[in-house]
Amino acid sequence: MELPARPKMFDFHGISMSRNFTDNWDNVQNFKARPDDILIVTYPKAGTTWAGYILDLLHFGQTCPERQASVPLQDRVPFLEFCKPPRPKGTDLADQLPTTPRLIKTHLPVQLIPKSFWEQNCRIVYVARNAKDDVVSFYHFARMNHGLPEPGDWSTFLQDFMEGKVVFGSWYDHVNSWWEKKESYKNLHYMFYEDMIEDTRREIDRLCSFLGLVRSAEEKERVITEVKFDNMKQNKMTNNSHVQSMNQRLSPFMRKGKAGDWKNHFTVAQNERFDEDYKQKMKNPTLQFRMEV
Ligand code: PPS
Repeated sequence: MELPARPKMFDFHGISMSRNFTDNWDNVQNFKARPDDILIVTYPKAGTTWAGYILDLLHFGQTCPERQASVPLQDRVPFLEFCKPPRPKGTDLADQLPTTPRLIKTHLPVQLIPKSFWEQNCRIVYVARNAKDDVVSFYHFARMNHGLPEPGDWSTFLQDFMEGKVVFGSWYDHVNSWWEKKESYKNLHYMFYEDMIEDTRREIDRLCSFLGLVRSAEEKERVITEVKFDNMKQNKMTNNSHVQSMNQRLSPFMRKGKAGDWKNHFTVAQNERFDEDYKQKMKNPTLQFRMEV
């Protein structure tokens, strides 16, 4: 099967983007959020799919098991800004969602979030992942996904990531500005991929209290089992195996699912350069990432 030509990257309101995330911009900006919508926000590769599935199961695991078995997660948790025919637009999928609440995913930086989410005081779940594992995951994803601009080789991609020249812009700006946002916007739950790896149960408990959900120990246990990496990797509804632009033989979407895999990719010199640059960009002492668990 022939893979589609890769899109180009360009500057969009100061953020590197490609057309499949900007072509539907008027509808994205004018999207009408509802007060009970839940927005899942991440920088790419931080654990969006994992968090989306957890939220979907917590809300609808008991009431709509047939949805879990037959509707791919990307249709249950639409990607708001995504626009690449023949797939339906993310805004249309979100508008057509039959569920309450609606679960919606986005990678947008805080300044580009459609204003109705703020006006409606929607709950927002932000997931952040340490930069080193994020860039490794992003690199492999960009290699296998022809929906993204050409990544070049590893060292080129690493440099581009450090300079924010990858789609959705700078990881550093993304995680920092969302972290600062939680000071003024109280309906924001900021969580870390590494914490989910360390103790999924604890993170699910925290999510339940943020969302005001009461779930039995058995229900939570079922969610914990379903969202284990190996189970999501086997599950055709969560592993993106049907997505045509992805060559999963090159690198699977559910690739490693670990904290610390960056050590298998960074050279000593790359690591030193990265750490030096990181210190300059990550000045807020209250925002700390764990590079391994
Ligand atoms: S995307 O394309 O931005 O929506 O990708 P995203 O879902 O944010 O991130 C994909 C990475 O998350 C890993 N993943 C998981 N890790 C642990 N447990 C579970 N259940 C899980 N589900 C997804 C996935 O494997 C990608 O990380 P890497 O490091 O590439 O394996």
